Amino acid sequence: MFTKAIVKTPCKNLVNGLTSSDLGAPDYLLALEQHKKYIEALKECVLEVTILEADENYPDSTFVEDTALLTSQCAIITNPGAPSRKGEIIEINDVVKDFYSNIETIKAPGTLEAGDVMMVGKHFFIGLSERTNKNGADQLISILSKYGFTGSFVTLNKILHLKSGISYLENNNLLMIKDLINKPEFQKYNLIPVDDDESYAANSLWINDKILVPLGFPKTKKKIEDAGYITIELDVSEFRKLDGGLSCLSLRF
Ligand code: CIR
Repeated sequence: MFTKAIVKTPCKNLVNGLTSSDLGAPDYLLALEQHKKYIEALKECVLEVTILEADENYPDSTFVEDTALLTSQCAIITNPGAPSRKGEIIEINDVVKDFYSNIETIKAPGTLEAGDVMMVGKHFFIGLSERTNKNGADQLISILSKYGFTGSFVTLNKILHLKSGISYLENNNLLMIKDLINKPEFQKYNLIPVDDDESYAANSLWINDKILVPLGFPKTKKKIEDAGYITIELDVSEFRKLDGGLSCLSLRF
């Protein structure tokens, strides 16, 4: 179970965030409204939420998930692969100190964004992507092993981060895009495939036995409910325009 979350208010400069999509620039005011509802949903999942102020220096800084991996034993501050995002870790490092005594860091030439890291019990799957390199993933595995955890790589193509395409819903259930479904490392799980026309919803988020799902993906929502979960639907259209999903908007621990 998680008890806390950290989020960061979107800044006006969000409109200049990194993107590979052709959905247009996000509407800042609508993004703010959607972010507030996201925070309400975290509270509904009984999380105590720390809300960081907006920072105009970092357009993508609302996607706070990428800056740290918060485990039950330690916090790992990442080294984002996107040059414009590297400075985001300074504030996160300071904030995390309030909650953790064991703080580790990923160092250059290693890069890692925690959107590439999926926790499954004591094991962490790490996507090798344009943002996370082998050196960063190796560093993470060696840090994790000091605290009794294990890690393994997942090679990616097409998606920004591992969790853009796959989400662990606990209870052995993996929600995933079809591109990842044949990977041998996932065959021991109960695989819930997401249809190609709803691939964005593969980034759904387990929090304390509820699942946050993005609004507008009814087939995936039904599959998740058929698997026995209560869902909370949230409109995150403005974050989607920057390749961001539900998990990207918080650190949960
Ligand atoms: C970026 O490209 O870095 C942001 N526009 C989106 C980050 C999404 N984060 C995530 O998937 N964990």
